[in-house]
Amino acid sequence: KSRQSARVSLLGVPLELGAGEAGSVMGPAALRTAGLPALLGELGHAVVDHGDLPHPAPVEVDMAPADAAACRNLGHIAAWTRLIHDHAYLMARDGGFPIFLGGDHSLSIGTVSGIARHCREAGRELFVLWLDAHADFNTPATTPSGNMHGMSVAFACGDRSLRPLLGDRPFVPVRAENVHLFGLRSIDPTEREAVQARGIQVSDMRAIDETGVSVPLRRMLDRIAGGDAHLHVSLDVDFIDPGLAPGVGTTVPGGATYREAHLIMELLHDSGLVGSLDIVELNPFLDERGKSARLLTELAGSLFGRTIIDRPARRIRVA
Ligand code: EXY
Ligand code: MN
Ligand code: MN
Ligand code: MN
Repeated sequence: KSRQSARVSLLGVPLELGAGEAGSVMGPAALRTAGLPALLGELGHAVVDHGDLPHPAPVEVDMAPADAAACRNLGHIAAWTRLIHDHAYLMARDGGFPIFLGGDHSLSIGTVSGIARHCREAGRELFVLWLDAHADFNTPATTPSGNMHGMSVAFACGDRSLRPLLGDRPFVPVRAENVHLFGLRSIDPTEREAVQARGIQVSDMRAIDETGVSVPLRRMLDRIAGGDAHLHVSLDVDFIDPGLAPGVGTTVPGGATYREAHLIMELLHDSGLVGSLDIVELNPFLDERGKSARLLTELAGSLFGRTIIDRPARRIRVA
């Protein structure tokens, strides 16, 4: 599959209301300026850029009052969620490879649920690789900040209190054991309990330090390969070390190195299993001369088949 060309659909999601700090509204523009659409085209893929979603008006959300009060910008995030969900669902159903250019990580509430809905209709098992310093597993009852970008995984795994975000759209949960948090190094105590209780897969930075990224990643890919599966990758800029990618509001020291991040993308490409991608949390206002946007563009290049030198395709072992 490694030399296969894809039909790629790009969608900009200029959302920042789920984050604690302004600036990620400019993320899609910075990724385009860094040349992401052009690079994918040069790699031989057919790229259609759908532009940016328009900012929707806030909606009423039928949520328990105490929960609603704990969520910052709830009405706006619900409106964005429904708009993003509808687009993600249709883009996945259309058969291309959707890439969502963020925007803060609350956008994944919409993308993952839209993709999950398509996967259920297509009879495909959905797996999610969450490349992030954080677990994003807070709920309205546990959030220390009220920032909804810290709740996306809890929503995807079926947290009931967040369900009203989706309005009347059909909700399809992702199985907790199909979600892999990769690069984790900042987790709230209540999140840690919930992540462990639910059986979410975790490769924290300690584990990655011990074995490198390829051992846990190959293990995940081996588990997926063989079935009719769709792997959604959600790449939070803070997964990468802040020295390499300073353009994000939630930096945590000790992130992935330059080569670790590329190797992940190269292995994912070789697996042929990835069907959709979020690139989130880029905050160009905090970036240094575009270096984070440029690195993310390069990483997308590796995911889409850019290689240092041609190599024989390495088969993924089917467990
Ligand atoms: N766990 C903290 C919170 O919920 O406020 C920090 C979350 C940061 C989330 C960033 C997007 O990954
Ligand atoms: Mn499909
Ligand atoms: Mn995140
Ligand atoms: Mn994060």
